[in-house]
Amino acid sequence: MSDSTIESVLSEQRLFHPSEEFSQQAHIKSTEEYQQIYNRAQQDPESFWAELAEKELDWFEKWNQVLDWQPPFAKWFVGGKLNISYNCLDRHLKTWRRNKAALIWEGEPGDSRTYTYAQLHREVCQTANVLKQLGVQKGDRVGIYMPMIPEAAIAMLACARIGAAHTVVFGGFSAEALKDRLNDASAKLVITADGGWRKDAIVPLKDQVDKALANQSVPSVENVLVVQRTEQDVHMEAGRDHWWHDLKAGVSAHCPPEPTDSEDMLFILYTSGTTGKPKGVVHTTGGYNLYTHVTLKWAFDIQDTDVYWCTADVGWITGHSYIVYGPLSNGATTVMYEGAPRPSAPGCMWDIVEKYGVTIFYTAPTAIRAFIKMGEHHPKSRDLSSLRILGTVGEPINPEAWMWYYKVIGNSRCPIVDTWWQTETGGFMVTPLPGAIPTKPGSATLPFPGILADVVDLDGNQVATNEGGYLVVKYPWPGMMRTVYGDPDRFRRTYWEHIAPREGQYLYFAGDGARKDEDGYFWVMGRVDDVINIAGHRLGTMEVESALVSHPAVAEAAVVGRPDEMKGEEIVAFVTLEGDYSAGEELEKELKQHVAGEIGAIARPGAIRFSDALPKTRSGKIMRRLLRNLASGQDVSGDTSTLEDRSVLDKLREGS
Ligand code: 7RM
Repeated sequence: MSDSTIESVLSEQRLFHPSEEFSQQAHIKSTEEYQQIYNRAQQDPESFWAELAEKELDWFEKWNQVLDWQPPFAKWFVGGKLNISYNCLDRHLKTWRRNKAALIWEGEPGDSRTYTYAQLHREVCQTANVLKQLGVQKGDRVGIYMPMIPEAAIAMLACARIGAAHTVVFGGFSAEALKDRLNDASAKLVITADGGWRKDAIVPLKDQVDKALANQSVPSVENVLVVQRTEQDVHMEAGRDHWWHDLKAGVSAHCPPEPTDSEDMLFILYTSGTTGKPKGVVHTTGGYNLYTHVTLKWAFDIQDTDVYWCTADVGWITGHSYIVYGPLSNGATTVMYEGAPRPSAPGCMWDIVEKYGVTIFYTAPTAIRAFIKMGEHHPKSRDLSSLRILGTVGEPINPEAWMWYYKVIGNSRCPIVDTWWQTETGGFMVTPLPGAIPTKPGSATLPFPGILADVVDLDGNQVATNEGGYLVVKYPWPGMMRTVYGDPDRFRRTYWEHIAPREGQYLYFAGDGARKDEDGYFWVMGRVDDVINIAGHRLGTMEVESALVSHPAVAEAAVVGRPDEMKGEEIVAFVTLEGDYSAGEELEKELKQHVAGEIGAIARPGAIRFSDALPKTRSGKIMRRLLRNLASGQDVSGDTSTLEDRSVLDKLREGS
């Protein structure tokens, strides 16, 4: 955050109350009701979650233990059997929702499709049968590398139906990144499309899959299932590649849901951390189903009349939890959009709100800042009166953007639900319940019932009101990640050992800094580790550094984030070159392109700074704090006593 943002956040005193009318119809109607539920859950989290699990989900077999907590490993609803695709589909078919719109999809070139619950169920069952035909079995992993089309959600649900775990890789990731993830998960099958539409152009997804799989570089993959979307020519490898529509033709729509165990793996989703290799975050079935269901129901106050639209991509956790599983488990209507705002369609989001009468709109601060830049005449010239709740996620929202969202999009009548959570948490952790908790611009407000969140110092002691510290969670919750795929020790090291574990108390360390104000409201300040948040997407500095040094010109690289008005942060890379190469615009371009090719376009550095050497401590550690300050144009004259060679810094400063 910039200094001016931090200042305005610190001085933010405004409080926004929901209207009485809104509160009366909401699931949770008042601060008192929230407090009561929160206190009850705090006193006895297990019975709180067990009651909800009983009430909100269908189980084939009941659990015999609510929580088995062997820190830091948790099991929820032990021995219980259920199927999340059953909870998202089949159970609604027995009600009037059978013919309710489950999924409304708007394609980038303007085509659209709507699936009722009955239709979606049919598609999922057929696809599940296709997966079986291709030899996919319970416990196998399936890679999904897709554009934002209904088949992405159908593929996920089909995997869940047969008890195979999916690992969705964001369609913006490179072939290289895809290969690494498929290998880490030993995926047996990849589901993709010929291409996807992105900002009026085709993203060649199948070509990327071909590159990722070339030369047997992912030996576990046996088959590739390809959805036809953009209809350009693609290579189809005989014996390996199959068209989705060919295999689905004439396939039975009868496919009983596999009775999966509560703790059977539902999916792996890779996310960036502080070391080079992305972590495979593992989520399991029962706890995740319950947690995404209940958090969405209460925080977005889901009602049967809602048309709910989350603008995330299914390749991120937000898409998993709050486009697919949470909304469908609730029997809601979920909107999916293949496109994004772009110069040729600056009002496209508001057209969709108007076209479908969207009532709940959930997006990211970076998108809100882009809307602001495009001008208010776009939303103002559409009818947005259907909206009743607005949500935000991905990074701290600056109060200016919050106010614009509230006034211009919400017409000063829609509560803003600022949801703080992570890939690792599965669902919302700190969030307003819109009928119950008054909001403050820039604050995610209060923890969800059952979530014992706090702000502490490195010893685990609570810090004073309004003092900065580390955001932690003090008790397991059903939606928490279970482990890092294939690396339980990394799970322990990354999340459970930063704050000194003490007798009987394990704290989950989120990697974010925060403070709590006098009302107990949380103000998340951003990452305290080497993770950069670019337009709401996480990237590890090490990942980008590894990509840079894989280029022959680069000897050493250090990557930091600097504040960016639109994207929140942008990447600045400091590099030293191998002897034969010389710095210049040409090489700068080439290196940016190289990083985009290695990881994906979101990782493209905003600037590359060439240097003869990097500032290091006497023990040889790169001084990132210094580089961060340099990159954002701040004063770096103080506290450089540990610097090994001062002249390095002086030169870098001259160059800036
Ligand atoms: C859902 C998601 C997680 C990181 C997290 C924070 C930041 C997310 C907010 C936020 C302030 C928010 N998963 N973050 N939401 N910061 N206010 N409402 O984004 O795994 O991709 O990222 O994002 O730093 O640790 S994620």
